[in-house]
Order: sequence, then C-alpha cells, then structure tokens
Amino acid sequence: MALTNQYLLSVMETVKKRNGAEPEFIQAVTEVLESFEPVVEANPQLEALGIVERIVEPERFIQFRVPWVDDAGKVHVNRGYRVQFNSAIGPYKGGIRLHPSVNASIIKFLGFEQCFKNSLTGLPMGGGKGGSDFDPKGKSDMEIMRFCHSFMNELYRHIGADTDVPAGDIGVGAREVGFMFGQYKKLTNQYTGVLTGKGLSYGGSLARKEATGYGLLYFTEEMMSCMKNDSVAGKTIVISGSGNVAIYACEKAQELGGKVVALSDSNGYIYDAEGIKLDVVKQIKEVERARISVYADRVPGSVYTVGCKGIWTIPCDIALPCATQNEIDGESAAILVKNGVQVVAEGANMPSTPEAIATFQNAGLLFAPAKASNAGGVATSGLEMSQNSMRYSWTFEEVDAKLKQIMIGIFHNAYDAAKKYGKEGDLVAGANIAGFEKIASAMIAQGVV
Ligand code: NDP
Ligand code: 2IT
Repeated sequence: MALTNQYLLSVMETVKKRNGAEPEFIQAVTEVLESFEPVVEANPQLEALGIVERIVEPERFIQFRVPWVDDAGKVHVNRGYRVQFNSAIGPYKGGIRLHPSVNASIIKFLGFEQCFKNSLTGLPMGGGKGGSDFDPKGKSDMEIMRFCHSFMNELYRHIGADTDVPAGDIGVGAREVGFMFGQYKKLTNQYTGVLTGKGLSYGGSLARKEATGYGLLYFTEEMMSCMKNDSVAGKTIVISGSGNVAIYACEKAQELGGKVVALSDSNGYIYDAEGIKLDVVKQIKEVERARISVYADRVPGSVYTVGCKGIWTIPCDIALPCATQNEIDGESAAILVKNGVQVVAEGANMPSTPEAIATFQNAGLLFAPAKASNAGGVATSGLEMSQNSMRYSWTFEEVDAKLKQIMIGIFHNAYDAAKKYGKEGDLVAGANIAGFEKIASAMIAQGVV
C-alpha cells in the first residue's frame, strides 16, 4: 500500500532526505506511517501540532567510542549507540543489541518500533534502544566483561531508573546485563533498577527470561481463538533462531500442545520430525554457548542443514520468526503460504520484509506484527521496574499471570483499533494505531517540546 495522504507524504519525504543511508529505519517508518492514514484524516489537529514529524525524529541520539582490551592485551575499538526516541509516556526503555551488523539505521529502527510497542503494553514506558557493533561470538567471559564495563563507562551518564532503562536484546542476556549493572553501580554509587533483565540475586524479575517467548504464544493463542476459533494445540510449528526468544517460544508452544519441528541460528537449521527436545537445546545454547548444529550430533533422527533461510521451506501450520530483521523475504513468504501456513506471529523485531507482509496479508492468514506479539519481554521489564521501585518481588506465577493478561489486552487493543478505522483483522494497522494514539495524546497534552 502506498501513501496518499499529503501530510504523511511530506513527513516521509523529510524522513528519507534526513536518513537516506538508513534503509531499516526508513522501512520501519514507512510501514507505520501507512497505517496512520485514516487516523490523520480523522484528526486534523495531528498535522496542526506536528505530531507525526515529531514522532519520527528521535529526541536524542548518542554515539560513542568503546575501547576494550582482549585477553592477549590487544586494544579494540567498537562503536556504541543509544537512541532516546520518545519519552512522552514514560522514561526511555528498550534493549541493547551486541552484533556486528549494528549501525545507526538498526538502532533507530529498533528505537522507533519500541515506542509503539511499549505504548501497547499499557505500562508507562517511552521508547529507546542501544547497542554496539561488538561481536560477542567466541569472546571469553573476561573479554565480554571488559567490553560491557567500557560500554557503561559512557552510557551511565545518559541513563537512570527515571530517565532511560536499558535491557537485553540480541547478544545481551543476564551475563552482559550483570556486567553493565555492576559498572553502573560502581560509577554512580547508586543501587537502582536502571537495567532490566537482571539476575535474580540482584533485582531481576522472575519470568523475565521466559517473557518474550511466552508472551508471543499467549498472543498467538488469543489471536487464533478470537479470529479463527482455533488453538496452538496439535499444530506443527517452525521457529527460527535458537536464542532467548526462540527457546521460550518453543517451551510455551510445547506446553500448549504444539509440535515444534525446527530451530535455527545464523549458520543453519535443525529439523526434528519427532519434535524438538528442548532440554538438549538449552544445554547447547544456554550452557555451552555452542552452535545449533550440535543438536543433530546428539539427537538421532534429527537433521542439520547449512543456511538459515531454508527453514522457511519446512511445511508448518504456524511460523514464528524469532531471529532477526528481514529474515523472511517475499520468496520465503510465498513458500510458507504455498505449504499451507495458517499463522505467522513475529517474535523478532521486523523479521518480515514489506513484500513478505503483503504476501501473508493477501493470503488471508493470521499475521501478528512484532510490536504487538513480542511486547511480552518489555512488558515484563516494566514489571521488573515496578518490583524494583517497591523493593519487592512477585512470584513466577504472579508475573506470568500479569504477562498473560497484558498480551491478551494487546491483542484486543490492536484488533479493536483496526476495526475502529475500517481495517478489521489487520493487526499491523491496529498495533500501529493503538500504540500511536496513547503517545499522540500525551504529546498533545504536554505541548510542543
Ligand atoms: P539472542 O542473541 O538470544 O538470539 C538471537 C538468535 O537469532 C540466535 O539464534 C542467532 O543466531 C539468531 N540471529 C541473530 N542474528 C542473525 C542473523 N543476522 N541471521 C540469522 N540469525 C540470526 O537474541 P534474542 O532471542 O533476545 O532476540 C531475537 C530477536 O527477538 C531479535 O530480533 C530481538 O530484537 C527480538 N526481541 C528480543 C527480546 C528480548 O527480550 N530478548 C524482546 C523482543 C524482541 P547466531 O547465534 O548464529 O547469531
Ligand atoms: O525488543 C525488545 O522489546 C527488547 N529487546 C526488550 C526490551 C526491554 O527493555 O526489555
């Protein structure tokens, strides 16, 4: 769908002029602005108050040098980033990604998406994102620690429990959050909930580790129940990635009675017709930090295939992309549709290209966009912030129950917003609109800042 509204067209033109070398950021903005057409047409004050041109421009973008020393004594320099995108509804909130592909475009697309996702959770969190082009693969624990400490040596001056609260993303789990938290505490002499995804012994929340994957399945189950009178039980499921999101999506999918037959990493994918043995995967990925190919050496009858894109050629009822952006292109989407996929729910951020989304929507299947379906991670980060503020912790069951309610609420908000603007069933539009309405209302109330 191309933009036709003059106001949105002019905003988009400026975004392209200002950020021409940032394809992922432009992709994310284009998709969101396309959803806004009926909203800006119904609410002329949005144009008068410059809401959309303000929302696409980050409040602050920080870039910094991250020098660190490897185990052999050699000095390396990486580039660090933090984008503080929008603070209308709460302190900036969003993860930190450590991956060689990280650049300004990746950080800005993630920070932009985060604003709407955080709004959808219903919790008071603005949007931010950070990261570095540091590659954690093959690094020792001490190298990871020195990098994380150096990263925090600059980041600490920009964050705070009421200012900006980072967390994990690709390449950042409890180990990295622990190193960053320790350095923040040392530099500021303050013990605050400045990061989420912390370990349980120093302020982390139960169920945060599981939250994104579990939340994805709570959303999927509610979407299938309400829109198709169906459920995850008995379905064949393909999940890409084998990191934090993929592992706990697999766990909850299996608990709901689904059969997960494939997982992947950036080198290739495993297929296990009998259903993935998750204890084997956890040992390989969480304990040994090894490659997913090892699974085929350990589980008789399973098969490893080199190349990660091939995972989308496996016939399935439900596809859950949980690795990275643009991992499903138009061609892979067409194969999934040809093989009869009924549901696609995004665990990763922006895993489907615009061509893939169009293919899914034209096929009439259920499509859950990332900013709605993967919001469980940041929602539970919000619950971690609440617990830290209260100096208290909830049980696993309490946090999990709140997470489930939040995911069910997000589905209904997105569904209802789409319906309100004449796009019933289009959860892409619904999620963008529902996320936007709260931010826009707060921005209007606060004036031109
Ligand atoms: P992890 O680092 O735990 O795992 C990432 C997984 O994706 C690994 O299997 C990795 O394989 C694979 N992967 C990463 N980059 C690529 C690539 N360029 N091509 C193919 N495979 C790739 O990260 P998470 O599980 O935390 O994050 C996965 C996705 O979910 C990301 O899009 C993230 O933004 C999103 N997300 C994460 C949340 C969280 O709470 N952690 C919350 C919401 C969204 P390899 O080991 O080979 O690199
Ligand atoms: O993309 C995401 O929502 C995350 N990586 C989680 C962010 C957070 O602050 O928990």
